[in-house]
Amino acid sequence: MNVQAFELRDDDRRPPVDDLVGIVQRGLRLQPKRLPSWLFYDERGSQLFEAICEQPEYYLTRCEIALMATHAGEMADVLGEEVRLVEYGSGNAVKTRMLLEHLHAPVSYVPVEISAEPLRRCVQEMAECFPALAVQPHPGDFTRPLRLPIPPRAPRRTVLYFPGSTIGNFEARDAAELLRKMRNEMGDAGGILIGADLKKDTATIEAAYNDKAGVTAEFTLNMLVRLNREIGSDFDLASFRHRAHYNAMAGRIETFLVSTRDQKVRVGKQLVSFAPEEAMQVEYSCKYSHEDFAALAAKAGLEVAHAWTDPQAMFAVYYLVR
Ligand code: AVJ
Repeated sequence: MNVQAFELRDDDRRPPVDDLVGIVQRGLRLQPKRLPSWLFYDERGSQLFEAICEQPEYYLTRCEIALMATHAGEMADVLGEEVRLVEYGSGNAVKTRMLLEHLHAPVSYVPVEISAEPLRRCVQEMAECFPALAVQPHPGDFTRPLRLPIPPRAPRRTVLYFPGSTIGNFEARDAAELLRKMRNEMGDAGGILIGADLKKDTATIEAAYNDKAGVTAEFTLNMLVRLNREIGSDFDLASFRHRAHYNAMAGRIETFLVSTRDQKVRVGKQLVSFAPEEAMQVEYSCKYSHEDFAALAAKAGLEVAHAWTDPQAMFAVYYLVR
């Protein structure tokens, strides 16, 4: 099998328990209280996210897959021959497979993923689907500088693939900083193929983050389940509820865990008070117009070379170059 051997180490990014306590305590001292959204993705959280993608209201994944089904061939032509494809996250193998199927003589595929188990699954699946492709997994946090593995032969260009509108989880300044880092990693001849959710009517967007089956609510609350398990906090799950609303002015879904009563929660050695209806912010999911996205790219010294959208303009995939 053409898979570079790698150690199944514990996540680079997952901090030791002490750090995790510190991160949570710091977030709970902010006003409003705030916890980082990467805390969603423990094993259960990753499963729940996959379940979210199958909810009828969550149009993002379906639209992006439909978009790939129509345009992956054209994308592959734009990317050119002998590409090294580096994926930020190894989440949804479906889209990546659609792209790889069309790429012309790709040199290697490098999934960058923080969680060991999803990375392992991704490597196995890609190696099975593309036996001739060099799969070079990179365990770790894609927001940090990457040490890319040496490719089997010199690629013509490095393309960073960042699907799913995960860029939307970053506030404008952090998103520009991440794109700037990606610009360095792709080099002069490289590019970034990136998915972004588009602005549209509030009802459609809000429904996607408030599915009827309650999967998103469970996903949000699972962050507290995880913290209780990993740092021994005592969040009472029955006393917090999920809330996601679209801030049209800011162009983003804002997700909160809302305290349903006056309560105190133990976090490490501290007791943290929550007022009734106090909202703790856990996620932003930014939405873009084409102009918004071009402006974001420009802040990182990049321009939009190509844009693909589905017929209803729900979602976009952009190709960014220097
Ligand atoms: C994985 C970041 C793209 O923001 O839409 C889905 C995560 N959160 N439902 C998104 C998520 C709640 C998702 N991303």
